[in-house]
Amino acid sequence: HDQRMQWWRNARFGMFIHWGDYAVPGGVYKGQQVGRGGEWIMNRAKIPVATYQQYARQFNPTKYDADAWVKTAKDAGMKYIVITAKHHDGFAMFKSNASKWNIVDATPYGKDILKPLAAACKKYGLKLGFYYSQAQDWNNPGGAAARKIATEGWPNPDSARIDAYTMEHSGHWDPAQTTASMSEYIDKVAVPQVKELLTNYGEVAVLWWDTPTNMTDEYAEKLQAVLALQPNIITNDRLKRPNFPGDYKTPEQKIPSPAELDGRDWETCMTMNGTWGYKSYDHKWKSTETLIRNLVDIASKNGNYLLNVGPDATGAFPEGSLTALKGIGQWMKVN
Ligand code: JFZ
Repeated sequence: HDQRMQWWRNARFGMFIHWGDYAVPGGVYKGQQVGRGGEWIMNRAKIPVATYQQYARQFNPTKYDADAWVKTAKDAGMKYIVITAKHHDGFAMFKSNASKWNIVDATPYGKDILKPLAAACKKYGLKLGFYYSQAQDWNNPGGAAARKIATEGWPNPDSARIDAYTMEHSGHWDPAQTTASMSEYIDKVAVPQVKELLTNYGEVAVLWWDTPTNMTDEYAEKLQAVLALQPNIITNDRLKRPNFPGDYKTPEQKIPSPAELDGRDWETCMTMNGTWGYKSYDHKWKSTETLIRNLVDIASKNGNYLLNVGPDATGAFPEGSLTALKGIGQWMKVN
């Protein structure tokens, strides 16, 4: 464990990237702004599966430049990148044989975005990790759905009907979501996709699990077993709770007080504005000074800072993120 954790303990600063099909609506559905994280839009607005999948037809990130992304991270002093290989909307940002709901098969772009990112990380000497939503998956049948009501964050005209249905169907709002069991989803989608991720991209430094909705020990063990494909990989603590502590804790959006530190390794992930996934109208950027203070505070307590960027649907980093990252890089040079 100590040996696998060594690079991570020295890293202190990494880039989180939340990028997926949700960048197309960018936080807007039926002309209305949907509350909370842009990556949750399908769930918050209870968008039907077939409607949501139409966004992929407009997902054509021709400005995507993995080399520039990694260089931007490196220039800001970041030592690793964790990207959403698949978020809760189930959209694989890589070529997958386990589901057609992936960037190669479902978009006009037609290219795997992880391949060039892995190459660029290798070139610039940054470690690469994959975020994989192992439990929640709102498009691949059988995936879990957190039971959030439709009205939360969005005045959905169909909310009364949808909420009743959702409460009765463990969080789902579209019958298409329940045409397989979770056990089938784990065996036919999650396990094969994690195998693909740990086989096709060279060294994978981190597997970043998230929101273990309805996870069982059995599902968790099946996924955990796949990690053997990457002997040096480390994982966070969100595969399943309890019993699967992973290699480090993940307090979210907040820096623990000294009293809250218990000697376990930890990483705080944080947004630069108010969303993980791109929202066209969120311009509430934290100041560069705040971000630098956070980094110093975290590093002084022996934690890591995983700072998020939510690229838009063309493949560009929002201006606010670029400005902050440049500012942090300047500060790094003199300190
Ligand atoms: C999850 C995701 O649902 C979200 O979209 C984003 O990817 C984020 C990084 O992770 O959200 C969480 C997960 C855990 C907590 C809060 C939000 N938590 O432990 O407080």
